Amino acid sequence: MFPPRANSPAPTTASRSGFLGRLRHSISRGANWLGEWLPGGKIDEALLESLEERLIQGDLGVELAAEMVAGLRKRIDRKEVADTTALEAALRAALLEIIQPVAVPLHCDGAHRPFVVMVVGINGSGKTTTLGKLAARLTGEGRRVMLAACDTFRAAAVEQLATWAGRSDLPLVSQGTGADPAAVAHDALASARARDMDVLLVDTAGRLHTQSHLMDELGKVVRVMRKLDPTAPHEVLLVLDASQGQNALRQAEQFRGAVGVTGLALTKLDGTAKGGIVVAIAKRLGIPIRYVGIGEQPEDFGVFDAEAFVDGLLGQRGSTPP
Ligand SMILES: Nc1nc2c(ncn2[C@@H]2O[C@H](COP(=O)(O)OP(=O)(O)O)[C@@H](O)[C@H]2O)c(=O)[nH]1
Ligand SMILES: [Mg+2]
Repeated sequence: MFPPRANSPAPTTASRSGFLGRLRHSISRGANWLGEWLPGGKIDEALLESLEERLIQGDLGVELAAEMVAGLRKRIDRKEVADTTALEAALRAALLEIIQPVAVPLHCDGAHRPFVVMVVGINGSGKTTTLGKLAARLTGEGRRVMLAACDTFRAAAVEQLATWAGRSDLPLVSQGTGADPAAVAHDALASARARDMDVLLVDTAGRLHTQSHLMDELGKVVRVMRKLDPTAPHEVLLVLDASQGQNALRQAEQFRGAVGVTGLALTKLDGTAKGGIVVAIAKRLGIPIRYVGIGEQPEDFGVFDAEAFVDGLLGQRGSTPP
């Protein structure tokens, strides 16, 4: 990562632990995955069955829930796991084994100037909000950030982005409603280069007349940017609304197939009691999870932290919600 230019403060330890605390709290609002287990309790068939049910309810998906419980069962049979305390530890380890490898932060490589992040996803998933939060974060780290309003489909989309640009006092490249998004992207990249920006964040539409029309349009935005920089975009960040459960998984598969997603941002984890979808996405797709959103404000946003996430899912003992 290139060194920050300005002398702006990095997030303090306190604010970071504040975010992780709130992340844990948001996720643990769902049904407790461990049920009413007492530490050191006996493991029997009923307990395993109710665990599997809870995992399914938590949106892990039927297949993955069965697979996890089968894995635990094997360890119980081999006498490696003897009571509920050990079972909890084994479950925690199994979840971490899936999500730790995808907890990979976005690395804005300074070799690319600007580093281009294209934000994609369906309508209402939180693209523009995520882009605004990311802009605020990068600006706070001292990066020079420009925004490109390539959602020209909806009239309010540019205004919404302009509000975020205004908050962080950032340059925004836009054209009128109905303009060609690829033309906006081209202008923005040329301008970001001319102004020596570190990062260009490209907002895109989430709904067009048809899904294939949308994918074609995104493809065209990519091709046009590549005329200026064959390596762009350097990140295709797919924004998924985690409260959409298994639907989010299907969206991820679609976008990955059509535009080649390189990272995920999971939003609305404050609004779902079913964080298990994150584990299912990690297991099925293995795409790096860059950021999570737990609200609408800039501070409701942070890097994906696997341990905090699992603590939230399992209902960390002794944790005090803020
Ligand atoms: N509660 C909550 N709301 C969010 C989050 N991210 C976005 N939103 C809200 O979701 C709605 C759609 O977001 P928007 O960024 O416009 O989605 P877009 O259509 O993908 O650009 C807005 O009302 C946002 O304020 C989040 O992490 N938590
Ligand atoms: Mg939008």
